[in-house]
Amino acid sequence: MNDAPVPALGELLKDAPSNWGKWGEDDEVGGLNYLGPEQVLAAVGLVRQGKTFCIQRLIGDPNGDPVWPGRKPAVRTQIMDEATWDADDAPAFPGGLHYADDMINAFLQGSTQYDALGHVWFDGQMWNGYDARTSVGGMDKASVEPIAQKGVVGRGVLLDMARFRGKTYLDSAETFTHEDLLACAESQGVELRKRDIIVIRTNYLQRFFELGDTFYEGFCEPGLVYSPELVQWFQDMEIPNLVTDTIANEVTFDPNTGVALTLHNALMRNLGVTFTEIVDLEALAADCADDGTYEFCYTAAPIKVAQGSGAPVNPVVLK
Ligand code: UVW
Repeated sequence: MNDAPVPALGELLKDAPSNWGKWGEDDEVGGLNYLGPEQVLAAVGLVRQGKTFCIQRLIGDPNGDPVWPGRKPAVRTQIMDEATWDADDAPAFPGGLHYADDMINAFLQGSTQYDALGHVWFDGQMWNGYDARTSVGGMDKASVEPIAQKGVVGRGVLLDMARFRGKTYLDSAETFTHEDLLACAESQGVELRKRDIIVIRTNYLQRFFELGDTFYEGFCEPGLVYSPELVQWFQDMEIPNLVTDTIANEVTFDPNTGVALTLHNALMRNLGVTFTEIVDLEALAADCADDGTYEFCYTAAPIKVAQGSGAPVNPVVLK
C-alpha cells in the first residue's frame, strides 16, 4: 500500500454507477429484481442429474465459527432435554410426552448469511438513498426481510479461484479482478452470462480451522478488489447476487487505497448487488471439478427477521 491518505468512500466513489431509483423509490431488493420468471425457468432447466448441495456452514461448529472480527460465534443453549423430566415439578403432558428445546444467541451475520441491502453505508445514505438514520433501533428500510420474502433463484456459476490459481486456498490479502473471473470461467469451460449469480471459491476459511485464533492476526481476507472497471462490469452484467466462501466477499482492505470493504459500498449500497457470505463450497467444488459442470440452479432464502440487517441462510444448489 502507498503512503497516500486513505480516501473517503464518498470521494472514491463519486463518479461510480448507481441503481438508486431504478426499481422505484421503495425498492429494497435491488439486483434481485433481475431474477424474474425467465431466469427462474432457465435455472431450473439446469437441473439434470438430481444432485443437491446445501452450502451453509454449521452454526455452532465444535471446531469454531469463523466470524467478522468483533462478532462472536453463536452460543446454543439447551433449555429442555430428558433430564428436565427428572425434576419433581417437570411438566406433565397427557400421554407422557417429553421433548427437547434449545435456543441460540447469535449474530445474524455470524454464519452463512444474506446481508440486507441497508447493511452498510457512508455519507448518511444507504441503498436507494434511504437515510442511514432509518437503521437506528432496527432497519426500517432495506432490511433483510424483503430479500427473505422474495427468495433467490437463478443460474449460478462457480468460479473456483483457488483451483484456478493452483492453490489449496488463496493467501491473506490476495486479490483478483473481474478479468480474473473471466479467465477462471474460460479455464473451467463455462460462460458467464448476464444476470448470473456469481459463486466464488477461495477456500480461505480452511485457514481458520488450521490456525485457530491466530487466524485473526493481521486480518485481511482475499477477494475481489475495487476498480471502476470492475464495478462497471457488475453493472453491465446485471449481477444480482455475489456469493463467496469468505467472511466479507472482498479483499478486506483495498491494497491500492487502504479503504475497508469498498465493494460493499460500490456494489451493495450503490448497485443493489446482494451479498451472501461464509458459504461452504467444498463439496460443490469437488463435484464441479469431477463432472466439469460449473453451472447450476442456485436457490436460497434467508430466514425472515423483521428489521434485520442480515439473516442466516442455507442455500441449496441443484445440478
Ligand atoms: C461487514 O460488512 C462489517 O460485515 P459482513 O458483510 O461480512 O457481514
